[in-house]
Amino acid sequence: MTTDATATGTDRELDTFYRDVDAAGLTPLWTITEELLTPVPRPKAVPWLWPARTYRPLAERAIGLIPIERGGERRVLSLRNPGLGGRPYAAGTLWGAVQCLGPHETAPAHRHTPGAIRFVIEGDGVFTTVNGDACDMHPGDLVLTPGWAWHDHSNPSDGTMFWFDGLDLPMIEALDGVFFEPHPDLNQPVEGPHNRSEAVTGPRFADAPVTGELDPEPSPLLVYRWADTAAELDRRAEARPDDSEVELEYVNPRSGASVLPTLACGMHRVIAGRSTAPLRRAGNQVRVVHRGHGHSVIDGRRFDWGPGDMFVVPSWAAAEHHAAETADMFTISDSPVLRALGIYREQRLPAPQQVTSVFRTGEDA
Ligand code: GTQ
Ligand code: FE2
Repeated sequence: MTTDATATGTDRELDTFYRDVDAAGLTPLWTITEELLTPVPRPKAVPWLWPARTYRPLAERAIGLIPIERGGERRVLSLRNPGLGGRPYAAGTLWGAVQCLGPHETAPAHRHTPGAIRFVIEGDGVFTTVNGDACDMHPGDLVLTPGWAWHDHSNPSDGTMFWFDGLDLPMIEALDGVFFEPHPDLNQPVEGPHNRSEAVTGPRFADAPVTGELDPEPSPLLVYRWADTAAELDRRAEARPDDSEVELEYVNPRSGASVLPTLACGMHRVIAGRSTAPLRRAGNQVRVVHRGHGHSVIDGRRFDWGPGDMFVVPSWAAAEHHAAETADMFTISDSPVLRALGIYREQRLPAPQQVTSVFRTGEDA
C-alpha cells in the first residue's frame, strides 16, 4: 500500500490506520486516484481481430455438434477480448459475435432489455421475426432487434447462414438493467407478409456521425438492405471523388437518430490505395469487413483484414484504415450514449502512426 512521505505520525500508526480503513470496507482515494481518474480513457479491452478463416470453420463445426434448443437459445460464438479478464465481450460496452443457423433450424423466441443488431455475413434463407414482423436476411443487410422486442431466427431453407451480432449487453449489465424472458412458444406468430417495416418512409441514412438528440424509441424500420446502403455509398463517393473515405450512419427514418438509443451503426468505404486520417474517438467500436482487403493501424499495431474479419477499436485508440482494394466496413459503436451524456470527444492526429508491431492471431495480448 502507498504511504505518503509528507504524512505525520509514525510508520506504525500509518500501517495500523491503513489496516483499520481496509477492515472497515473503505479505500482511501489518494492511493488510487491515478488509476481511476486517468487523463484520457484507458479501456481494458485491447485492439484485436478475429479472422473469418478462424471463426468460420468453428461455426460450421458447431452446426454439426451443437443443437439449438430452449435454454441454449442461440448458436453464437462471442468475440472475447483478451483484455477483459475472460469476460465474453468484444469491448467494455459492446458484445460482438458470430451466429449461425443450419438448414431448417430455428432459434427460439425470447426478449431481453439489451438491444441487438445483426449484420449478415454469408448465406441466405433466414428470417428474424421481430414483434411479429418477419425480416428476410441477405448478405450486407442490417436487421434490428430493439431492446425488449420479441425475436426469433428461422431458417426454412436448405442453406447455412452466418451473421454478426452486436449488442449493448455489457452496457446494460453495467447498469444492472438486464431482464430476459423466453416466449411461451418456440416461435412467435408471423403477422401478415414479411418485411412489413420496410413500408416506413423517411431517410434511412445520414452523415456519420449523427450528432442530434438521442431518441429513446428505437427505429420503426427493422431492415436496411445492402442494395440501398451500397447505392448511398456510391452516391457519396461520386460526390466527393477526392476523399479517401466515405461514411454513412444508418438512422431511424422518423427522428434521424441512431438506430437504437444505445448503438450507432455505420458503413465506412475506404477507397483502394487510400488511407483515412488517424483519429482517436471516445467510445468503443467493432468493425466487420463486408468486402475488400486492407489493414488498419490501431495504437501502432498493424491489423490486416479481408471479408468477414471482425476487429475492435477500443475507446481513444489511435486508428487509421488503409484499403488495398476498395473496402466496405460495417461498424457498431456506443457513441450515442457518450453523446447523450455530453462526454463524446474525438481528436485528429497530426501524422500517420508508426507501425511498431503486426497482429497475428493466436498470439497473446
Ligand atoms: O440472437 O437473440 O449474439 O439473445 C447474444 C444474445 C444473439 C439473439 C447474441 C442473443 C442473441
Ligand atoms: Fe436475443
